[in-house]
Amino acid sequence: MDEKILEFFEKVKNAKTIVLAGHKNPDGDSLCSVLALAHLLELNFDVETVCLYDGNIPDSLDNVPLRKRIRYYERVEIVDDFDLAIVMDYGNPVHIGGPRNAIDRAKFIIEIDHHKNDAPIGQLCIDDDMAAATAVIVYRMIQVGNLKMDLQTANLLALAILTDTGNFKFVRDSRAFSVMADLVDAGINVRNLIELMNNKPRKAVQLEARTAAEAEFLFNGRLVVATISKKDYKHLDGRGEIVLNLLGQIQGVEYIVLLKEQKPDQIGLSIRSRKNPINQIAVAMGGGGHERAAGAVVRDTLENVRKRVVDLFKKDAL
Ligand SMILES: [Mn+2]
Repeated sequence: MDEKILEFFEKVKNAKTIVLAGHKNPDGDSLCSVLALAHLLELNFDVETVCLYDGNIPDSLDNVPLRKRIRYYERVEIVDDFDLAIVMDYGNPVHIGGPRNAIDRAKFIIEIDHHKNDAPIGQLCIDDDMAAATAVIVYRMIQVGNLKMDLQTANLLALAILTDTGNFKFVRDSRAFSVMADLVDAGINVRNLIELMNNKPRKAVQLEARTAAEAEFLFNGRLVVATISKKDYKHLDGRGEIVLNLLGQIQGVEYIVLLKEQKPDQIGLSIRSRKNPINQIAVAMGGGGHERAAGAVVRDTLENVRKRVVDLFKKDAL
């Protein structure tokens, strides 16, 4: 990977303008890795960067450093094609959304990702699916390039790691810890960063609490199913991770399902398991994901999706 990073620096040295983007509806890693790398490049090289996003940025990420530097793709008029495009944390080209056009028009495309990707679009790919977050790869770039890193960058990288690992629950190897140790030495304050993300509208938190309180328990409490209706969906901040976490704390619960009515007849489905794999259920519903955290977007009614998922659990796991 280090050789590819050196190649990356060669490309940056020959570029004047760089566009960066992550995946649509950015999460902490996608948003903060993009901002951190853009800032690092401007700090260390003679380049101008533009950061683009599509979809919504969760309220919990409103106060991350340099948040204002990322712009909604439709509000940026691109006159000259960029010398370099950097696409990060995207996993699959369909997840890029609106910024794809600016990326495709760039003279050279580089990707930096920790997802398994069947259709990479980069002409240079700095990919590592053992990294717990894209930010872990960005930190390696700082080390290889001996780059200057300021406190804002350190804070952004730490936020990316904290969010993508669920505060270190989902690490894949030890690097996330050693990077975090270096960031602490560089001056970050973990408690303040976690506090900074406590920034949700009252309605969002109340919705999460109510959704958990009204969830339905099946199969002797081994499966819990929570639903968010269309009229409440607009108040949901992020993907509903808090509801899933809360329900997963209950004694005897093994599987957690969250159904989100995004539009009439379009249901966002999130499934979590505390032990056994459940991604086959997400696949059967037309989606996918990790062994114990998976999901899908299903075109059907809330009631039908609920029934189909419960039936799959009945057949498969319970
Ligand atoms: Mn990520």
